[in-house]
Amino acid sequence: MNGVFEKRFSDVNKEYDDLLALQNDPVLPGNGVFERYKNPVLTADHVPLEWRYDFNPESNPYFMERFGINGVFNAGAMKWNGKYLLVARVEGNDRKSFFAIAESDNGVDNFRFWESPISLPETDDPDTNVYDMRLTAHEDGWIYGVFCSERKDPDAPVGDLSSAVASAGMARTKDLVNWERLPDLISKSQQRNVVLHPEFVEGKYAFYTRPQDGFIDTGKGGGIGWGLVEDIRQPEVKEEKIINHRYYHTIKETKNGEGPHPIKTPKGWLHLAHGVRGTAAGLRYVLYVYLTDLQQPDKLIAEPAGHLMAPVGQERVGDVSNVLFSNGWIADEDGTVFLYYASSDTRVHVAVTSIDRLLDYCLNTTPDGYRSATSVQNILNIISENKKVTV
Ligand code: M1P
Repeated sequence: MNGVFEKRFSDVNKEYDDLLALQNDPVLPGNGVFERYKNPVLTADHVPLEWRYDFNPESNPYFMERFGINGVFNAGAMKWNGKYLLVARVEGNDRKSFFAIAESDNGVDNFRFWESPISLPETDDPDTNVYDMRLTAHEDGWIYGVFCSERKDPDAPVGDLSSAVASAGMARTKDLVNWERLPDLISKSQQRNVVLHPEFVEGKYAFYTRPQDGFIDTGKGGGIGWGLVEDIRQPEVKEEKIINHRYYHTIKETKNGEGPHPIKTPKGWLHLAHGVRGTAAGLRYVLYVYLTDLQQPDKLIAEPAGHLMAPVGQERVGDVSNVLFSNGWIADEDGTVFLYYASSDTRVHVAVTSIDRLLDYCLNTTPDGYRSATSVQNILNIISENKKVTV
C-alpha cells in the first residue's frame, strides 16, 4: 500500500457526497414565466463512483478512474412512485452514450443514480449509439422509451468514417428496470427527436416525428411531423404531416424537434420543442413552446414568437456550445412544471414553472410577425397599453 489509494478514496468520496447533498435554489426574480435553478441537477460528476472506479486497492493502487464520463445531458423525465425520475443520456469518454436513471425527492436537487445503468436490449442490427430518450406512460399501460439509434451509414464511401444513419429506436417497460426492445420505427426518411403521444388517436399510436434528408441536415423536412401507427410491434408511419413548421429568419429556420411528449391542459396540448438556427459561431439551439388543439393534437392553435429559453452564462459553454435541449418535463398534480433541460450537450438543469404560467405565456405572447417592423409595433402596443395603467 502506498497511501495514495486511501487518501484519494477518502477525498473523492467526500467530494461526491458533498455534490449529491448540495441544495439547489431558484434564481430570482427571473422573468415571471419560469425560474431557473442555480446548480445543474445532473453532471458527469454525479455518476456513481462504483461505475467509474475500481475499488480494489490491489488492482487500483492509485485509485484511478477506470471508466471516464464525458457528460450527462438530454434527459427524459417522469414521476414514478412519488419520485422525480430522469433517464439521462450518459456519455462516456469513449463517445458512446447509454441511458441511466436518477431520482430525486423534490425534483430540483439531490438527484442520485440508480445502482446500474439501463441494459437496453439490441435489435438484430445493433445500435452504435443510443441517445435522447423520451418517456411516455401510454394509456395502453406500458411506459415507452423512444430514442435515437445511430448506426454507420452502410452506403458511406470507403474512408468516410463519419456518415451515419439515425432512426427512432423503441423499448417499453412496466418497471423501468426490464425493457422489451421493439423494432425501430419505419418511415420514409431518417428520424431523430421522435416522441410518442400518450393517448391513442383514432385508435392508433400517434408519433411526433422529424423527417430529415440526412443525418444532420433536415433539408426538405419542413419541421415537426405527426403520423399514426397501427401496430406498435411493427411500427410504421406511412404518412407524416408537418404540424410545426420552420420559417425564414426565426429561431427554428434550420431545424426543430419535439421535446418531451406534450402536457394535456384544459386549453390544449402544451408542447416544448427546440429550434435551431445557424450563426457564424455554429448552430444555436433554443427552446420554445406551442399549443395544439385538445381534440386534434396535430392542429396548432398558438405559438409565441421566439424562444422560451436560450443559453445563458455557463450554459453557453460545453462539448457542443450554445445549445439548450430538452426531452423531459414533469407536470405535478398541482400544476407545477419541472422543465429539465441540458446545456451545451454537457449537463442537465431544471427550471420550474406551472401549467397556468405556460398557458398564459403561450396565449398572451404575440406570435411572430416575421419582420422587424412588426416587432416594433408589438412593443409600441405594450407601451400604449401601459400608459392606461397606474401601478
Ligand atoms: O448537439 C445538439 C443536439 O443535436 C441533435 O439534435 P438535432 O437532431 O435536433 O440536431 C441531437 O444529437 C441532440 O442529442 C444534441 O443535443
